[in-house]
Amino acid sequence: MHRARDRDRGWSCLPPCAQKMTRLLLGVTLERICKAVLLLCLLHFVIIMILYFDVYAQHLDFFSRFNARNTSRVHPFSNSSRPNSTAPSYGPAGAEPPSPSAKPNTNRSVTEKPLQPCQEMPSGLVGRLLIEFSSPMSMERVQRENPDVSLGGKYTPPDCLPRQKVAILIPFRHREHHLKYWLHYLHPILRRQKVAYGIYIINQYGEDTFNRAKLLNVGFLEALKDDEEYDCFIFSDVDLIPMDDRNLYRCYEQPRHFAVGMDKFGFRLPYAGYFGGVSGLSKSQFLKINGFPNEYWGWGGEDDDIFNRISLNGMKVSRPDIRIGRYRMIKHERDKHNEPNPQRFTKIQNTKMTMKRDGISSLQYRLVEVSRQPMYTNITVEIGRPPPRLARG
Ligand code: UDH
Ligand code: MN
Repeated sequence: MHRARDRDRGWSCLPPCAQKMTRLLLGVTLERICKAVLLLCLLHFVIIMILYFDVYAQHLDFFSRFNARNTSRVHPFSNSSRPNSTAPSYGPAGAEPPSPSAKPNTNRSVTEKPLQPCQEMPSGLVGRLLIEFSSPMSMERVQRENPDVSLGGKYTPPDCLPRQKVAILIPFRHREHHLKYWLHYLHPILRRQKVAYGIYIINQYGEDTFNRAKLLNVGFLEALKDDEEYDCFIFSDVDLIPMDDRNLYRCYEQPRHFAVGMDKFGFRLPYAGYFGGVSGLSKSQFLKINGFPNEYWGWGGEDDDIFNRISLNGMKVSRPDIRIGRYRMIKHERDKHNEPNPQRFTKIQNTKMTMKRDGISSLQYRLVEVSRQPMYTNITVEIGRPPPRLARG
């Protein structure tokens, strides 16, 4: 009776049937949710894979290197083929004028294609890098993974003409553990950046108070003794690793501060005039400020003095974008014989008076040993000790 009425009203189903329909609808909805979740998982997986390949793309460098080796091009900086003709037009915005060293080679046979200047922003860069210090590191591994770095830690791009020749100077004493990580990360980065470079470890001899800036002055002169064609000098702490290879290790129109955002400072500049960690000056910029001060013994102040020298000589510090200038520092305790220098606050007030007499022009040291290691050149040097008043400090 009811059924007949329902049929008349156009109902297709009775209450038990409606329950069935609800369940069916629920089933369909659940199925759709499952599909959506699956799709999301797939998307997540794809993104992870992209990121993974992005970070490890540096390993693919091996292949480009392999290809580069197979092209029989004359090396622009190899000793056997010093450049001797005029350069094509260089001079990208923000870059130093090229040195005479960045000239194409005309000794090349006619069949060889002339090398083009290296790209301003090389195409092999990978951007953000995964930097960690938990996996063990050995010098053998660094050597194995960087077969085309030549004795003394030197390298020149095989496939283009580098615009500058860069000496990288590292103040050093008893930090072998940090050095392995530095070399492990920096050689591949510099290679991707198409830098012609040499790595110099300026090792302070003896156990007297450490003097970072004086060591770097020594590095400047000794690197030039080794190769007078260096026209750019980058000064790097041994424990600082860039987290992005777009932070290009070269010289700019103004003195450069590279270590803008260090992890220990929360990836920010600790103060506007900070010039510590990693910095770079062209040869002429360095000479214009009479190099670095020699009289900052112990930790601190020398980087502020350098900043003052730059400003007092009418130059301005240039920096990479904060998102690109990020660094990781290998965690460490303060070293022995590098206690904070209590004189530093007074000294940085007097840069204007001291910079003309104290600097590269007044540098004195005794060279103990120069040794060419596969991944770097070691320069051990005796730089003296602080005057008695400071030693008591
Ligand atoms: N350096 C050495 N050996 C030394 C002292 C300094 O190689 O005995 C070099 C090294 O390149 C180092 C740089 O000088 O990266 C600067 O010295 P630092 O690393 O000691 O300076 P930083 O500002 O350290 O990083 C401050 C001391 C941190 C103490 C933290 C305690 N929790
Ligand atoms: Mn440090």
